[in-house]
Amino acid sequence: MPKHILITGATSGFGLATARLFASEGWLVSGTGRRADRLEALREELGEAFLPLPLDMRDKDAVMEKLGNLPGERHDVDVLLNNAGAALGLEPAQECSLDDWDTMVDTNIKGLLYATRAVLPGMVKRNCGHIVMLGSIAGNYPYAGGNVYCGSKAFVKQFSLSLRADLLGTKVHVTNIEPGLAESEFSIVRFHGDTERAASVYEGTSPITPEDIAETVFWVTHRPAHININRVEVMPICQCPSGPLVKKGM
Ligand code: NDP
Ligand code: 8X3
Repeated sequence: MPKHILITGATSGFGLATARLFASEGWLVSGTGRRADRLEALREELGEAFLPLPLDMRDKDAVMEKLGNLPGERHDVDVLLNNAGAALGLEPAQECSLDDWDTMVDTNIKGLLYATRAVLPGMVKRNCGHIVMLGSIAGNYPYAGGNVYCGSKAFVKQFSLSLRADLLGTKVHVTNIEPGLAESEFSIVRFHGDTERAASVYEGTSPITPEDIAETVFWVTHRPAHININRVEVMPICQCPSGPLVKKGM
């Protein structure tokens, strides 16, 4: 029986690249997204291996109903990739749009919780499975304008580690992947469709590619069963962590 990965946010970026990689390795792939046309195009590209699940991760009832009752041989989920998410805006907190804040909390935190809750009971019952989160370096290092996005990814990191504690004594694996600068539609979404501003983020850099992250997902899910990769922080070589900032002359 082929293995099955369920990917939230399979219409673009990391989720799309991971869908392609796992399908090429013989896995069944199911993928969510709001853009149903892109999911249909992926179905045409990958054939029967791919099941499109058009839905908004913020819709609790739809997520619980659809992801908790996947059909036939997809009923059991071997790997859940909790990937759907977004950063919206880069303004200081006092100027941010409250709607953007709501969307980030509802997608990056609550949507991820719903998907996790939909598949976790089955994994625990079968005593196997792997939940992989797309966290971010933003959950480790704050930056100006990151406010709620950074907070949401810090939540993802701590939730992943706490899940490990809840699951101790089972063989269910949990991993938080924490990428840095990576080129996808991420910045186009962050800047509300301003493609020029988005392109300038990557100008003169060699960012992580979606395929790099797909390979990371593949690697963490193909370790020996007695191993759990808790966290993977990945940056391009042109980026590095840095310490606290100092404002002089105050
Ligand atoms: P993209 O914008 O390219 O892809 C985001 C995916 O999430 C899309 O498939 C989108 O689908 C889906 N998505 C967003 N909101 C919803 C929603 N409400 N319901 C369903 N699906 C949704 O970005 P990336 O691939 O770069 O980002 C993937 C994840 O990785 C995110 O969680 C992001 O925070 C994280 N990340 C990104 C980094 C980067 O620099 N690119 C670095 C570190 C982490 P659709 O629009 O069709 O609904
Ligand atoms: C995306 C990486 O540094 O733009 O999560 O927040 S960053």
